[in-house]
Amino acid sequence: MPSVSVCFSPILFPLFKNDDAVVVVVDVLRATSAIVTGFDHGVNVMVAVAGIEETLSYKDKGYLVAGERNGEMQEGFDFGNSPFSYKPEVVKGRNVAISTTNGTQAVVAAKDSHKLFIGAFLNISALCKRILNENRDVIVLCAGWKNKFNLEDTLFAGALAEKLAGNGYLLNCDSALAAIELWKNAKPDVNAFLATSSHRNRLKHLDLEADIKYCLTLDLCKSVPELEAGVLVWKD
Ligand code: 3SL
Repeated sequence: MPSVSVCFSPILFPLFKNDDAVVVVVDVLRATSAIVTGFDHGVNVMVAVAGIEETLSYKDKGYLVAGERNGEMQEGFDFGNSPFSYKPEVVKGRNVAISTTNGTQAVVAAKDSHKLFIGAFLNISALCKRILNENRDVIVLCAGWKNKFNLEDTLFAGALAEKLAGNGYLLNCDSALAAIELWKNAKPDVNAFLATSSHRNRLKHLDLEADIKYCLTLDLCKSVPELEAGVLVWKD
């Protein structure tokens, strides 16, 4: 049977090297939640970019340009990193270049993986189904915060690992076991569990409570974006 591992930070990712594995990149607050929402609302393709200047260069190619640094939209961008910016009337049929503090950096770090999926609480059931079709080892790559551990991505990793274990996946990685234990404690009220967590509070101070609530919702979306030839697509 395939196994599921959890990598708590992009800086640890080289330690998890497995050329045949499916990698799930997660940045619950908010990059991967925004990406999933974008595809559900009709985005054509998305490019996850590391740097601001490179992101802005996509404007000349007709892309919308989105993202943030430290939670705040950057000059010249069309919008920031709120999933609510990805309104169908804005993004339907459009290509989007996105650059964020952590989420897109994690996508770039894992871009050479056999397969890379974008995960969020918003698409967790659709993602799980898609992973089961692959029947391969899974590495959940938590974007964290500037290479540090964060709680919300770990909870997502635990939720996904629990679902996969329920389908026979092996849990031979202590970080997956730890993530599942945290998830078991958090799942009755994830928002309350995260009350004192660092990024939740960072976003709260930016008056982004509605974003937090939305990003912690299970299964609102059905898209499972994946990386193909360097570009995120959703193969419906
Ligand atoms: O770090 C990231 O990639 C972002 O998701 C951070 S924020 O929630 O937009 O501030």
